[in-house]
Amino acid sequence: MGKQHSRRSPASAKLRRGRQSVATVPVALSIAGSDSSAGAGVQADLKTFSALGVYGLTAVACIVAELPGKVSRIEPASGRIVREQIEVLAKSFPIAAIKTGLLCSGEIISVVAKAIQAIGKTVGTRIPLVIDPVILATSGDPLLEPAAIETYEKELFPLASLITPNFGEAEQLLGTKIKDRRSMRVAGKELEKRFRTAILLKGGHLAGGRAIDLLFVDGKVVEFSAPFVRDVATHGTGCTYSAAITSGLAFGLPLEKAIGEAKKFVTDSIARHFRWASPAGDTLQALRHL
Ligand code: PXL
Repeated sequence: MGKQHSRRSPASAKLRRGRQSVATVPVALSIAGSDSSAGAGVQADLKTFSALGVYGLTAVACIVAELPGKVSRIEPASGRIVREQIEVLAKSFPIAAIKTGLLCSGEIISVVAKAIQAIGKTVGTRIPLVIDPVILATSGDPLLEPAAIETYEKELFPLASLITPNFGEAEQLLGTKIKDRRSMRVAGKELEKRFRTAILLKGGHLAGGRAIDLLFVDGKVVEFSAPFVRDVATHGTGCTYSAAITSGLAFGLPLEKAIGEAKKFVTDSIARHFRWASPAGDTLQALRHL
């Protein structure tokens, strides 16, 4: 037995180990935009899924030509191809959790909502759904058609297990300003009540040296805090955070635990970021997921 074992090459041992893990690896689906600079969007989601041991699938909703800090052009995919990507995947893969990111237009949001509802009917259970309601890029460039917010509220939010707005997105959804921790609590409670689902309101650097997020769930408020990483200008932290939460849910973690683990992952990805000098003389930075 031992002798037979020692005759196997290290490569075949690796393969066998690989086969074992393939049988148990959870599958998650990201429905989001493509970021050519790979810091955000489906690229960030796939890197996050891989880093956390999840097999990631993607349905591309739109294509964004951009560099870190500058969006150059956005083109939506057709509703038909977005629907088809989701449908073929759902027929074959045991999808354990889904996230949505940049969906670009009301038409695509509507297609995605219908396709996700159809998966729920086919599998007979509700697959956890994390919605990152991407409206603006970190650079401030608009990414979502303004009229699409209504479609989000009517069609997609009712299917969510968690919605993860940052301050700017929460302000747009509510039509009010968030200035401090008190107004952050009021805003989060209002969003939870309005959309009848858990809300993770991401606070950025509101609280001085800490990056504080508040989870509003079942009428209670849970705080997640990490050191604010200074002097780093990366984009895609929101995508990475929601993909990491989705990974935790795909592993079957309870929501609070999934968020706690994801917060650590995002903070680490920012702290160990990449930097390059660009030919134009400025510095490019990107999250380091792996
Ligand atoms: O970080 C927001 C975001 C989300 N999704 C895509 C993006 C961006 C930012 O630029 O390109 C595809």
